[in-house]
Amino acid sequence: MFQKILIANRGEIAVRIIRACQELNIKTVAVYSTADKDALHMQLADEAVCVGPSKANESYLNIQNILSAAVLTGAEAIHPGFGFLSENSTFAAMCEEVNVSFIGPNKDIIDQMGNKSNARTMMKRANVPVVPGSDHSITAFSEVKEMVDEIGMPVIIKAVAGGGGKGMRMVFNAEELEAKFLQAQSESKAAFGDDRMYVERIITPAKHIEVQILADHYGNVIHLGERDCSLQRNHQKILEEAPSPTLSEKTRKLICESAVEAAKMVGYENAGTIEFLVDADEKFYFMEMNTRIQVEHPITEMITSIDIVKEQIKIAFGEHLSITQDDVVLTGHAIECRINAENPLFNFAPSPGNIDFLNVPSGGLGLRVDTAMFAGSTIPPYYDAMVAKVITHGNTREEAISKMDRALNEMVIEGIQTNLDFHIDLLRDTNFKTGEYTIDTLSQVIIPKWLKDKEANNEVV
Ligand code: MV4
Repeated sequence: MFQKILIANRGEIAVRIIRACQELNIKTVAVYSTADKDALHMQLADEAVCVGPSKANESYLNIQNILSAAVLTGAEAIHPGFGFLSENSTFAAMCEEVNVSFIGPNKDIIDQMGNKSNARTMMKRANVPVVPGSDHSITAFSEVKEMVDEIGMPVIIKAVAGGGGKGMRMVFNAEELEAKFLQAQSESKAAFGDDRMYVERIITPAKHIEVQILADHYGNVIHLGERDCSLQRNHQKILEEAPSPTLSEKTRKLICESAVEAAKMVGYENAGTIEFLVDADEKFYFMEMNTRIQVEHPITEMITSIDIVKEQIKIAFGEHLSITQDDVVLTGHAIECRINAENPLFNFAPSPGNIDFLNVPSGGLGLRVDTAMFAGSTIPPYYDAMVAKVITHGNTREEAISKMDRALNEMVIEGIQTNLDFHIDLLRDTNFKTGEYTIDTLSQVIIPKWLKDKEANNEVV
């Protein structure tokens, strides 16, 4: 096994990865920015190297400094976590060039899945259903018009280099097609330096269902079931659950088997996630493939008892998968609430600052809290606002929800604003309780209703 791994990340995911390394008897190297000089991840690691100033561009995204830190400390592998350099194929290639294993798929797979139009083509080849739309990238508006005449309105214009909503526009009537296309294209050009676009029919209403995959270097691919990640606001997931509360057993089997086929077709390696849109008739369509560990991986760990980060490390070292598909048993139901440093009563504005008092709910069967917060710690303004993930597991969905309600009511975070109270109210919302929510429900139904209630109480800032 690796003797030493560098973790190229911060916050709760860096802590999560350090814990996996410690359990595998692997030494750890943390990297940190000056803003994180007292952060938990750097204190928990065996060694820590400062890789630059507060701004992520100069520290957590500083490839030269991070690779230097790995070489100088003798780390044999780098775990990139999520965000930052996790889906940067240049970084993955440079790691291998300095003889450091990148814990994730190789450069080519990252590139192939990072090109969203190419990913569509490859999925089609694997017989995975894709949304009707363009088969190649488009840079000229004339081609968009042709495409729309073929598939019909409404359509969604997406960036080939995109993902997660950037450079994306929904178009509901023909008059706004050109303007929306040009907006999406210039946004993509600015964000990714890439003006290639593609077009799909809009699937609505729909759920966002994603399947967790594990693949070793020898062609063995298994799935760990699905997650329902439909509750999102501005493409930020708020609450996720596994399994999906509404998916039929028949569709579950089909979608999970499709994901395995997809991973096999692209020669996938390591942990990955295949995202689907699922419509009201449970027809499902490939959306994107994520080539990294995801924020919401713990709910899958809770229902499978498989440590996905440990599996990532073992796969990267060249071990065979120790489990077969038949060994994967999905038990009970898990929910994750993302606790953010933000003020829901002030348009969810970020709320960085010092943690003056903290009570993390730590006890009870089926409860897990992943966080890098401690009393006296600081939430810097430079990075993501997510400060904790509260995860519960029960025999049934109802049990997982009541455990979550109990846990969130025990949790106290003073010094910053958080969305804790919003989460407690969300658990009692009827749209959540029935499980019948879609990707539009949070922003179009739940939040407006919640704000109306708060306004009635004069609580909105
Ligand atoms: C879609 C779609 C509807 N139809 N594609 C959002 C970000 C990127 N991953 C793709 N996205 C979408 N693609 C078709 N053909 C709706 C979305 C979408 C969405 C998807 C999942 C979760 C939340 C969302 C919010 C808005 C739009």
